[in-house]
Amino acid sequence: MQGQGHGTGGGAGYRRAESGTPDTRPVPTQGSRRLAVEREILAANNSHAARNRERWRGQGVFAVNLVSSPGSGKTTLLVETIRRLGFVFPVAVIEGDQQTSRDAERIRATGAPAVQINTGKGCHLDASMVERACASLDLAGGGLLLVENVGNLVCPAEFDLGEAHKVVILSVTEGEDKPIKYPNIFAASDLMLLTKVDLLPHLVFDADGCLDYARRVNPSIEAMRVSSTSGEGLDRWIAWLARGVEAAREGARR
Ligand SMILES: Nc1nc2c(ncn2[C@@H]2O[C@H](COP(=O)(O)OP(=O)(O)OP(=O)(O)O)[C@@H](O)[C@H]2O)c(=O)[nH]1
Ligand SMILES: [Mg+2]
Repeated sequence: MQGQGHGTGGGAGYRRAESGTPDTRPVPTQGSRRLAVEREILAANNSHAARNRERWRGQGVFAVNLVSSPGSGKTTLLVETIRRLGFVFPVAVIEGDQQTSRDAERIRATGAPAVQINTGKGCHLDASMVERACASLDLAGGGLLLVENVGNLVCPAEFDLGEAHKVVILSVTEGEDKPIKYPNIFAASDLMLLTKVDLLPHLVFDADGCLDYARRVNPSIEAMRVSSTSGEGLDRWIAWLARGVEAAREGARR
């Protein structure tokens, strides 16, 4: 599946002087037009997201949107999660990447259905892409929908997909200061998974400091330390998912 992404996080338009030297003064008319376009894009996305949320509420689907920088361990975590869950309830996955179907193939190898969305030049998934991908998944019986967003710590923060929660994934090789350098995505997430904690003995990484930074931008963020390699913390993460599925199914029965 091919989609067109929209980065809305860029700055105002800039003039280029005839000498070739960049003139960094913003061009006000371009800037305000760009802001209007961004607002339209986000409003259209929000209405798609509301439709997704309503449909999943009726179906009893617990949808989670995993956001992170590239390579933080999202797909590895999903593979280990699905293996440990053992299909006690239906699980489906939507994979977002600019190119290739590698991640969807890794998920399908577990036996779970997966749809790959390729965003091309786009830097995030949006709610309409997810809505289209859901047409190829059987979610009518409820269960767990795991959405792996495009690896990017900026743009996915702005795009609601209709999920119950954004979960931000930060691996210990990325540096503990990421929550204060990219605050929007930590502010938009309800849970932070600190991944690859098996590597901590080999790194200079202040895990408590990282959590302090995350709480500085989002005082109510929950946090878990996990390792897909050693299995540390996976039981707690899986219990969190199972509680979400139970609540979603209960909500649909009402
Ligand atoms: N040591 C260690 N390595 C891990 C762990 N989880 C993932 N990795 C490694 O991290 C690398 C990236 O893992 P992926 O699961 O592909 O990461 P991703 O976030 O899905 O990457 P993108 O989809 O490209 O953004 C791979 O080499 C994994 O083997 C972990 O818990 N511990
Ligand atoms: Mg991946």
